Amino acid sequence: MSPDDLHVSDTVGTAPGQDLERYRAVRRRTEALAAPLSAEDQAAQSMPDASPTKWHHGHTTWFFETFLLVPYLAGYQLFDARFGYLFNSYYEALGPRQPRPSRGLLTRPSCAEVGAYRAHVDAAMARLLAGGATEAMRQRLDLGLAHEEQHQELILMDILHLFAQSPLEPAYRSHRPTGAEPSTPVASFLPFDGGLVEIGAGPSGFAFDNERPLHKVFLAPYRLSDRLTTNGEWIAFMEAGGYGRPEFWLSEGWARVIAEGWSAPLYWRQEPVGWSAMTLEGRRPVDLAAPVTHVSYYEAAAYAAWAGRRLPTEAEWEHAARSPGQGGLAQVQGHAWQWTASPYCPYPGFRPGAGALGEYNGKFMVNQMVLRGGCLATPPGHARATYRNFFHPEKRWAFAGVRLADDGPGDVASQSDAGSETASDFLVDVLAGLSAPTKTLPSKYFYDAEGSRLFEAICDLPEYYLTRTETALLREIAPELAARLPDGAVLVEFGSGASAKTRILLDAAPQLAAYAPIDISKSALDAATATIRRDYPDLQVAALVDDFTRALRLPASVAGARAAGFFPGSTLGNFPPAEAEDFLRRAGTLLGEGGTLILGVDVAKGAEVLIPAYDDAQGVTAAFNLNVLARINRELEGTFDLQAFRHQVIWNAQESRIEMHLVSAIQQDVRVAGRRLVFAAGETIHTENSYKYRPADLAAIIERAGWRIDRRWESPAPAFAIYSLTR
Ligand code: AVI
Repeated sequence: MSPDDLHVSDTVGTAPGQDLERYRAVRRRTEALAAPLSAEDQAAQSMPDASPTKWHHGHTTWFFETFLLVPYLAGYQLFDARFGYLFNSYYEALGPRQPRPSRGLLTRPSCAEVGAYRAHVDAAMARLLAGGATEAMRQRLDLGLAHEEQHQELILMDILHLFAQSPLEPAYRSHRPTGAEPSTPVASFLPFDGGLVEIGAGPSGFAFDNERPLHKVFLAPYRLSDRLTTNGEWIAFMEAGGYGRPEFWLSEGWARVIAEGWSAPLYWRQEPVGWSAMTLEGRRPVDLAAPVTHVSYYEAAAYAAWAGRRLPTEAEWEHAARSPGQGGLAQVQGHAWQWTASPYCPYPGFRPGAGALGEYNGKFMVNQMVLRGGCLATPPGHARATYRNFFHPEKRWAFAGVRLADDGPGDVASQSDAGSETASDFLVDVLAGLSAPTKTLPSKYFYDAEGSRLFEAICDLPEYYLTRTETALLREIAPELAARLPDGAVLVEFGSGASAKTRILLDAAPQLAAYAPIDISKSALDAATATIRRDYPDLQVAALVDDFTRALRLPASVAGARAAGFFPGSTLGNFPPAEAEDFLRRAGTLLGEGGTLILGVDVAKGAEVLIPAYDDAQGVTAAFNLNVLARINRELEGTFDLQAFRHQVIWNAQESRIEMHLVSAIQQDVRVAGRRLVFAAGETIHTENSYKYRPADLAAIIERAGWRIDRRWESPAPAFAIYSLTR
């Protein structure tokens, strides 16, 4: 029988027979968990935190003996008076005890003797419960049963740790019980309003003392990932150099990384291809879609920092889990405990109980972090939404994983002020931009899959001269450019899109060792890197999905290599001059002293050429512009009527820029993520600037950013310029 066939919570009752049956069900489950283990397995202790199975058996039995039989069963005879010393865990009020790190030295009593101890206590408990339980007794019974269930989970945690030390890497069981909820390929962040909410267990029903009292907490709007972080996502963190980049780590966490050489979750091992992990089923290939487990709080926090998110507080987690339908969250229980950003502290009004049982939880309320949920080793029905698990932040042997959180739309101002850059900023930026007196949207949000496709179509338009002229010029000067690229260098392309122009450089410069395209659009990047890899088999391709306008960094696998930059397409023109200068300065820092940057920039010219380039006869640019509204509808629960907005192009001669706008044809209300936005008839959303630089203006920016113009080439009209910059 599988231990999980015993659903203890199904048997809750108050009659004497029901109490006994509940007791027996829990005790049987503990026996069933130990059944696959040999006597040797049950006696060994793999580390001070873990205990032998035999000790768990003795200790849970001692708990009933000490807290129920001794005080309540008249004439009860201790099985062995020495066992109090062996099996007292941490109760100071009950006297001295076997030191925790030395529990594995207890070769006596044998497993059989501990079994006899269990039988003795079980028989006495049957006598006690036959007489009916008082309220006080029932409270202790409930606690004893929940306590034994906690040890059932510990048995599995500790056995896995023990078996992971064995060169034979034994399997505790042949297969994992079914019932795991699959992970969706992409996590989405579900919004919760927060407000003044109630947290904690009410006065009725069983809960541990640390779950009480029920109290009020104020929560700002927040969002939670609808599922847990997967192993595949964790590998992306590792491949991004996550375990080697102190900027993501808490100081104490980073010290652990260094001291203990962490480079992957506990139990993971790099194989010739991919990763394996030690599991209760033995060593298995890491399942990329499964939730990551066996990570410490420090790792969880570092991962969240890398992902541009944060960990939820325990109140956020509980509020979401208690929302109708668990707020749409999947994998709430039964997969991995979820680290929260909350220290394990008493709730307001918490008072530890009197006597030894008051030591159960309260005295551990320092220096530990709360975990919520429940894991694959948690007995079914044991955990609940108010349940507070806790571990020290460096511990990794629990089945602990990650559910990411983020601030909700209510924090627009503070988020944009802080300049944080995460995928969730789409919502933040949209609400901030459309709530401002002059409505704007950042042009970087044009490039979802459909926007990237439309932009490629723009590049082929007869009116859009930029791509054509730049490509022709690149072809012409390719040998001269190639001569400026160092041997063995990595070519870093900012905003690579389809990487079409890159091929001209790659063909002319076979000395390049690697190509590192950086783009905000994963779909465009995936498609481009696949064909580049196919067509340039000797070239290392290290792609990075990122917003290069803010996070200017190299993919981990080419970090440290000599790099040359490539920034074609006049994308620099989409930045205001001050940001263009800032970008060039940061690109200089990234590429280093002596670095080279090949830059393509459009040149100021007459409106008769510029306007049609952005307002083409086929309406492709109009569709590209309007797609940002469609994207808001798709991704942010927007209600834009695309027919009610018109594409508009303006040549702003004073600023030397083309402006794209979306003009509201009528007075209208639009909703985005539940927010109401009002548009007057004729009001515009300013969606893009495209600066057309006069050579002297750009030269000044380049110089201020710390670069020198090595050479400037200009195409025949309509003019487009390519620069080779050096430092
Ligand atoms: C990507 N960027 C340089 C283009 C430009 O010309 O500003 C984007 C674009 N917008 C409308 N058409 C093309």
